[in-house]
Amino acid sequence: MKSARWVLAALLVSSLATAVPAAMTINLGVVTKPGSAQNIAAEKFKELIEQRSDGKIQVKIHHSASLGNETEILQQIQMGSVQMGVITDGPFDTFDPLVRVINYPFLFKDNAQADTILDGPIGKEILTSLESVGFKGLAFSENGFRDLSNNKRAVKTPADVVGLKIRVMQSPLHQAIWLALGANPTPMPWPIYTELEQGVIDGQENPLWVFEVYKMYEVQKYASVTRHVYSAHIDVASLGWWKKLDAKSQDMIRKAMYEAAVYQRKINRDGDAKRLALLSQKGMRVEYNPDLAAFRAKVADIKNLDLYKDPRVQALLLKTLNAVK
Ligand code: EAX
Repeated sequence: MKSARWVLAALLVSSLATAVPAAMTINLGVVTKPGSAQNIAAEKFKELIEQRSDGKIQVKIHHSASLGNETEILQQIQMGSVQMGVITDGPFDTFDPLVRVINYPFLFKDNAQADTILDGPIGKEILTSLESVGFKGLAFSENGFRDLSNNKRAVKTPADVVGLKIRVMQSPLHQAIWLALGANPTPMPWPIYTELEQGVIDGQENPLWVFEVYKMYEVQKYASVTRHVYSAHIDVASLGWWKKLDAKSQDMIRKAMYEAAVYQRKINRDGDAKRLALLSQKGMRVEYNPDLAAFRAKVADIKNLDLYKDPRVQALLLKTLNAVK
């Protein structure tokens, strides 16, 4: 009789234990510094999950490239020495070519469309695909639409881009885009401030928050609102680590990360008009209306490149192009 009671008590304790997450510390990597888009998503996630788990789940954010560049952070997440990351989509390109669908030039016409696609079945397919390379895809926060800056001349048409040495992310697709536009693209990991300052490169392309937070106006004279690529962050966990978590913790983490992503996208977008105004206040010469039809025409053949040849990638690209029509 006594032993039966013990069994019952033990069962009760173990069922209670699965109702609350196990105590843990999540190491989360971002390459950028506090105030940046990735950090805003990471900090919101930290706040939500620590509060909802009553402090059982703690998050330690490693920012400012303290874990290395984004490719290096992804490698550590694959290995499981880092559990989570908020990482720009570009560097995922070489891990999983399906991510190239998001960075297809001039794909989304606005933020709402980006959300519809990435929060819907297409985004889900990309997040799921990442499992084949060791990542648990949780959500998409955002970097935003990317604009061009350089130190040589005002850019209104693709002809103005010819010969410019533009730093691009470590992504064959981003390289192909700028090659098609006639520039001289140079892949480099973030950060790139010194290279811009020393004139090793003429220009770079990034969303407006980067121009503000990384003070691009100090080292770049010309800006053009090209919005040539929508850039997401992919908020990921290490798949090996994820699989060992109990269902309750997984659920809490997934929800908190998604809510943090939605929160961060809004903050990012709300600040864009102010950031654009800041550029000219800080002395940049801003081209607000570059000839986007001409830019589009120059990159129209990108979908036929080898980059998109993989049938799985080609199929998802065509499906997405169709969905955004
Ligand atoms: O998030 O490497 C890049 O250009 C990224 O957009 C940068 O890390 C800012």
